[in-house]
Amino acid sequence: MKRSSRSKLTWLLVLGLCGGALALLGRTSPGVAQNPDPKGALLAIAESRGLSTDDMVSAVATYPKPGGDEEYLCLNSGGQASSIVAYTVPSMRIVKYIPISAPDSATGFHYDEESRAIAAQGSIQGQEITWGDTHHPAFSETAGRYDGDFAFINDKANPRIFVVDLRDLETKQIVANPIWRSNHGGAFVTPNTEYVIEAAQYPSTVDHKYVPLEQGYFNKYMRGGITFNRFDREAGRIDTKRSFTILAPPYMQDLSDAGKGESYGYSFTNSLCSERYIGGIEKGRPPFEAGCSARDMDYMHVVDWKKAEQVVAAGKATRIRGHDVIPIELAVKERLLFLIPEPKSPHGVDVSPDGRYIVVSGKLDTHASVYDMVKIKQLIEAEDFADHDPYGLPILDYRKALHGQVQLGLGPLHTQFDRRDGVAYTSLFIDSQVVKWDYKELRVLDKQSVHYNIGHLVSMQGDSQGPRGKYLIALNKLTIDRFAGVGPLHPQNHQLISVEGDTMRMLYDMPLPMGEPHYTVCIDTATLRLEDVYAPGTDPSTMARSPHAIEAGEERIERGDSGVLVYGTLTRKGITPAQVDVQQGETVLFRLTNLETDPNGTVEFSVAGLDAMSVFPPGKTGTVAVRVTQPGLFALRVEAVDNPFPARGFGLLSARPDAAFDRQRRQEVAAAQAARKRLAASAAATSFRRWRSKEASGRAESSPKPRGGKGLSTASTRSAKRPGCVTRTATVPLLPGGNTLIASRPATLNSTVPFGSVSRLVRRKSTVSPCFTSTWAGVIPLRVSVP
Ligand code: RUQ
Repeated sequence: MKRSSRSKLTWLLVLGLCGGALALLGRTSPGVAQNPDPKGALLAIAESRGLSTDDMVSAVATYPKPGGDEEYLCLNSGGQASSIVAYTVPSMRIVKYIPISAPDSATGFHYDEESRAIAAQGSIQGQEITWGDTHHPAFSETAGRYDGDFAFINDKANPRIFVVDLRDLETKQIVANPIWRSNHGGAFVTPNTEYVIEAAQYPSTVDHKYVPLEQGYFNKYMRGGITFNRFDREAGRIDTKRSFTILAPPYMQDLSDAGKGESYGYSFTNSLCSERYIGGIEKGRPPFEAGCSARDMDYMHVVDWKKAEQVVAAGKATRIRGHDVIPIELAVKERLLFLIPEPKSPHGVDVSPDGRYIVVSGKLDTHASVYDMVKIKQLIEAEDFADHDPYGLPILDYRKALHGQVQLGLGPLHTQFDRRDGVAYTSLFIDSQVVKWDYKELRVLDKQSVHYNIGHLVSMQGDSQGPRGKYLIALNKLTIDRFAGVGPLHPQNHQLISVEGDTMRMLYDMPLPMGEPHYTVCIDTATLRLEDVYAPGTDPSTMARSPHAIEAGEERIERGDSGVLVYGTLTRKGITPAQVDVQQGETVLFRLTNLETDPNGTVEFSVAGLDAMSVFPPGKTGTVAVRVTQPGLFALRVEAVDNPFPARGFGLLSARPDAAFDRQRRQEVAAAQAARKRLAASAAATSFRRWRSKEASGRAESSPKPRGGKGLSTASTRSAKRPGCVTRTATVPLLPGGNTLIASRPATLNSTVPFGSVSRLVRRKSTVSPCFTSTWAGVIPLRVSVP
């Protein structure tokens, strides 16, 4: 249908649809009330607001119908907010924030003992991590299709994988990678969720030992690779004992995708620095961005994970920290890892729904390269290798593995698929466009401009074997002039696009005020089996009945050596028992069950002033630990969402004073305050401040300016006043796609990073001075992430 006649038709539809609503509106809105003709009123509003027919159609296409008829639920990575944001399509309304790593008092995550235990799984070698940078969510699959059971997401900054249960949309498990220092190529699932794939980005020593940052050591000891986290569907958890890692050369393995259909049993991972460049700008060498783009080609890694599984089962892997690791030599010998050249510094690698085609693109090449799995398997079978890399890994012939290339535009990044055979959508970061193209026939079909600088994109179920197409969301990184100003930290812009017709059509702009949201996956809401309330006495961390659950009438207070145990019940009216008497200094464990059974019965329980709280949806049993540090009377607050008289819902905790405890506590508090004061006034702090101002004036004279957003200048000094403290200063031009500054010092590192160049999200020209102590020796990636 031609666009003009279609819009006429839809225009009539708009009028029809809105007539009823406006008849109602006409009675209440003063502006519209003067107009007895609702259709005329609609036109008048459109005219006064300067809206076109197209705008009106888009508004109606996304209008949230009362009662709800949302087609898809999307899970979006919250970036540095370390959360998942759930929103619905087509209305683009945010419906939930799911805490993943950072404490969240809105849900009680990190506040009750059960969720604290989950959070504690995320510690890395004893180091507690209270945040994350979530990148790629994924749904569990059965036979390549979303099954509505689980979701996964990776933390790129601290290499971890999170498991979310789709019955209640809450985090259930955190798995810290035993080998890597970072990850990027996760979370991607195999077609039956056998494994959750997690590729390292920055190489590290496998044993985590320190080696000097020199090329020889780097080539010999640094490794990248891919971890296959085994998912136990019965348990609903990753089984770390059955997970394994395949080591790969330090080429900076990047995004990944699991094979399916034709490529089932294989997985694919890009790499972006086969130069193995280790930096050294302080010594006059090129910046990472240039050093990692010296060669024309990097390598796509093709893993035969079915074979890797057998190798591990046969006991041939090496155990490192209780984890099975396949070294490169073993991978070579067993023929389970292959390399295929791909245009330099690629980004996305995406497998077509039938599994036959693998699409690779990256910002340094205007083409997408489409590889053919049938050809790849033939080459592997025939051991037809063009070459071997320095580690002995077989390299397949690029031309022989290729189906073809298509010139898509500037900065192609990620690809999603449509339900129509051969149709794909790719984001163009620099052109700020979505390109619709045919990856079989190798031709461009349509382009749609977006606002602005698109990173990922998602079509409905577009990375599964059951893609729907219909809608596509452009996950844009900048929002210049799209929304009301909110200061230097802008929201990002998720734009909903209709892809049903032959041409794409923009429908909706949604501001997303998060750190740096990355990727989204969308599932048909009909596939989900969400629970409205928990079965009475459920511990959400296990989704089973809690051993501490009680019924009404079973409330009691017990005393033990370690403190006071309160078995209590909550309702929207309050807490039972309503009076708890303890001694100052005691720890009280409140084991609480919310007896409410209707969906509105969520209550928040807290103890005023003692930093103790959690949130109890109906049916939940959970434990809140309270250390009673002060004497007196404390309210046991029970706030119910639908109780207009929350003040009635309280209980009382009375704490008898304990003079000895009180004395000791006062001394501790005074000592802590004094230490803080001393630190602030210390000679070290003073000299550091002096050094800062001297260093700042020195930099103004000597530091070269970043050229055209490309250079990177650093200075390295050793502070005489702070022996052993290495200080590095860097002017970092923020390049799209990320910058990396790798420094190696098992010592205290001060880094002053004045952000200068192109970023709008990080405050321009502002200086940040993170000073941190490295708790481990080795090479630590310093990430500069560009939204
Ligand atoms: S990616 S920088 Cu998903 Cu394009 Cu992480």
